[in-house]
Amino acid sequence: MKIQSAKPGPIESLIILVLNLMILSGCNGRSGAEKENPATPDISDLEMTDDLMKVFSERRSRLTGRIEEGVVIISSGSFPSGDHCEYRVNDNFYYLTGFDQPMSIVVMEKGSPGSYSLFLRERSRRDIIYNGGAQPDEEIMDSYGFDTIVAYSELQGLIGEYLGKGTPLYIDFRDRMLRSIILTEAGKQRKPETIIRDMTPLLEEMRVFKDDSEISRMKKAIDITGDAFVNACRICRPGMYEFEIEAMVEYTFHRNGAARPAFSSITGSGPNTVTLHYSENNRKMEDGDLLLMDIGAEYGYYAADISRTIPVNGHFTKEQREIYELVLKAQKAAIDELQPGRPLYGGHAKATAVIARGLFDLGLLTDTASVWQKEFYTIYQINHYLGLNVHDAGNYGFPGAFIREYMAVDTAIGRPLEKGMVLTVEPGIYLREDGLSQLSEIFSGRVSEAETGEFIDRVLPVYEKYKNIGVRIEDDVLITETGHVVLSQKIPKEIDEIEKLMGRNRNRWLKQ
Ligand SMILES: [Mn+2]
Repeated sequence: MKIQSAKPGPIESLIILVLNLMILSGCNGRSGAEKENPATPDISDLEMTDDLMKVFSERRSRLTGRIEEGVVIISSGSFPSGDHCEYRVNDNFYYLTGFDQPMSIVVMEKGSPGSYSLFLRERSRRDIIYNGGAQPDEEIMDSYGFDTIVAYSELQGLIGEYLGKGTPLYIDFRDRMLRSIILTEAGKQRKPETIIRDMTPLLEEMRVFKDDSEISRMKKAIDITGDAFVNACRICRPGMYEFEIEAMVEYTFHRNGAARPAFSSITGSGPNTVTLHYSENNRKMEDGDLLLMDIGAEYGYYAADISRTIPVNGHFTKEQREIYELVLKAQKAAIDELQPGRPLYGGHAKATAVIARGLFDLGLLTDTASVWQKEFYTIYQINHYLGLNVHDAGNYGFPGAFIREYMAVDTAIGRPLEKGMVLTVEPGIYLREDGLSQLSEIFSGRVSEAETGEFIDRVLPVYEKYKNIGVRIEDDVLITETGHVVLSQKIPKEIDEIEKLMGRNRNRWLKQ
C-alpha cells in the first residue's frame, strides 16, 4: 500500500518514528494481554488443491502400476466402538485418497485411467442428527477426483462380480471388515479360486519415501511441537503437576491447528523419567527433578516426535548435566551417521559406542568391550520411521525378531538410507533406582553371578549419585540426496539454551 509519495519533512519523520516505536513496543492503545495476542492460526495448507489432488492420483497410479492385474479395495475405517476414542482415518486410505470420512471404501481398477469409485455409507436421518450432514456427492467428486460415488450397500454385489470373473483383489489383510465381506461372497459363490492379495508391502514401501507435501506437513507438526516445548519450559517450576505441563503442550498443539497429539504425551518427572512410555503424568514435580517430555503434534495426519529433558527448577545439577551432555553427544554422533547409502542403524551403533565410553569415564561401566554391560544401558533401537504414523510403516531391512542381538554390538545393520526417508533419533540413558539389583535376573544364564556381582560392587557407589536420572533427546531427520536435514533443528537442546529459556523467559506470555 502506498502511503505518501513526497519525501517526509522533519516533523513528519518524527511522527512516523514515534508511531513506529509505538507499534514495535506494542503500545498501541490495547491492553498488555491483547498486545501479545497471536495471529489467527493458518491452516490453509490443509485444504485440498489441484496440486495436492495430483499427488494423491500419482500415488494411486504408482500402486496400480506395481500390480499385474486386479483391483485395489481399501477402507477408511469405521467409528471406534466405545466413547473414549475418536474416529481417525486409516493411514493407507488417506495416503491414496486424501479423503478422510468414516465408513468409506474406495475401489481402484487398474488401467489408464483406471476407474476410481467411492462407496459411501447411506445416511439415515438419525445418522445425520448425530454425526452431521453430508457433503454433496458432486462436491466430493470434484474435490477428490472420484469417477463415481456409489452407495455402500452395492459394494458386496461388485465384489461378487469381481470374484465371478476371477479378478485378483488387493486389500489390506489387517482389514477384518473387508476380508469378511470378500470371504462371505466367495463362500456364497463357492469359488475356491478366489484370489486375495495383500497390498500392504507395496504401499508401505511407497510410504517410506516422503514427498514434498508430506515433508511440509511434518515440518509444521514439528514446529508446533517446538512451540509446545518452549511453552512448557516457560511455565515449568517445582510444585507443579506433570499434567499441567501436558495440558500446556496439548493446548499449544490444538491452538495451532493440530487435530490431536500423534501419541500419548509423556511428561515424566523425577523417578518417572526412567520409565520409557510413562503417561500417567500425575506426579507433583519437585525442586531438583528432571522433566522428560516426549511429545508430538499431529498436523494434517502427519506426526512429529520430539523428546527433550529439562531441569524443573531451571538449572541442571552436576550429575544431571553429565548424563545430559553424554546423551547429547551420542545423539549428535548418531545424526552425523544419517547419510544416504549408509546403513539405517549405523547411528545407533555410533550412539551406543559414545554412551559406553562416557559411562565408563563416569564409572558407571567397567569394560567398554563388554556386550552385556552395554546392553544393560541400551534398551531400544534409537531410530524409527516417522510419517502418517509416529512409528511409521516400512521395512527397516532386517527381521525384527533379531533386533535384540544387535542392540549393543558395533555392527551397523539395516537397509541403506535413501533420500526422502524421515527418521527419529532418540538415544537416552535411564538410571532406574533398582536397576543394578535386576542385573543377575536380566543376564541369568549368560553372565555368571560372580561377574555381575563384581560389576555391582564397583559401580554401585557411583550409580547411587545418578539414580533416578533419565534423559532422552529426540529429533526428526530427513535424509536428502547429499546428507540430511534435522527438521527439528530450531527446538533448543543445548544446556545453556534450555537454562536461558527457563530463566529469562519465565513469567512471560506464551509462544502461540
Ligand atoms: Mn520416537
